[in-house]
Amino acid sequence: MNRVFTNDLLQGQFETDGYVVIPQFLNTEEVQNLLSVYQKPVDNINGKFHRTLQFQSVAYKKDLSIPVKELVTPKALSLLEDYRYLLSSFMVKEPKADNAFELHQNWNFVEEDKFHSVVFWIPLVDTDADNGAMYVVKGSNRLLPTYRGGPNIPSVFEAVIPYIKEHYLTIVPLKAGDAIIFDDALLHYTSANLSSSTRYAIAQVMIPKTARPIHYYQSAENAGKNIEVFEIDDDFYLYYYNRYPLGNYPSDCRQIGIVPYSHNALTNNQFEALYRKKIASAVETKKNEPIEKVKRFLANVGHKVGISIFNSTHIS
Ligand SMILES: O=C(O)CCC(=O)C(=O)O
Repeated sequence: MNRVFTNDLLQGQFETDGYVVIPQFLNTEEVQNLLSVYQKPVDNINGKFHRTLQFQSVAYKKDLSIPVKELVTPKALSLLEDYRYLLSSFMVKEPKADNAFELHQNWNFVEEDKFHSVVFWIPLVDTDADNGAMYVVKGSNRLLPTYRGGPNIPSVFEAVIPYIKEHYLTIVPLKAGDAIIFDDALLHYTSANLSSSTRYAIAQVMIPKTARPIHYYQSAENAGKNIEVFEIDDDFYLYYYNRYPLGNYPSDCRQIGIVPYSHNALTNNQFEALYRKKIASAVETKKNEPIEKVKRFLANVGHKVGISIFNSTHIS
């Protein structure tokens, strides 16, 4: 597998938990700038969670993703080992709505037997359980290989979501400008925004420079049999909802392989056994580290990121 972070502490944390948090990845001014760039979509979003990349107007999508890309990419590159930009979007939860985002893994962007793709998820307002904070299942990116993409591939976790949420979720309450950087295979969830203010966030996916971006697709005829692998270009996600509005077959992309795939939904017992075998001991060891050590670690990384890498004066 490729190395993700240049910094050993971050790499170690990522290898155990599947994510790291960088306090004040964006400073107050940068957060305000992004908030001023955001434009509400013209479509009726009706309280729902929405990503700006999901709309039809390509001009709108570009206007909103380019400022995110330009701000986040240089900072991301300074943390990562030979990565590059793939996509970015605003992620918005309207207030007072039943708009939790159910526990899931992101789609595969690269071949995960060789590479990690990561997403930088950065709220532009302070987040907590009441307004759409991020929750993760520590280390879940390492449970088993999974194929995700398009509307038709069922998740192996679908039957155990309530069990996982009851026993394994960790909330990661972030301040505006803090970043959580996680493996796209990590199980994650965001709570409903029950507050009276909109929850704004941005997300940017970065992939290793040596990885080719791919998309997995399962057609109805192939359900329970196999998944097709497509090589995609860098604009695939910018045009996704224009080219494949109903999650259509990506016939304009080059098919580069077929993976045999019969769906085996995990049971609670199977999940429990898998988690114990693959993840629990490593996560537990970290959990038992004195909280002060972890705090020092984060403050240290925050200082390094804020002062030497990003030349920010925001961190006290
Ligand atoms: O921004 C959010 O609330 C959740 C976004 C998310 O998990 C996703 O787009 O995969």
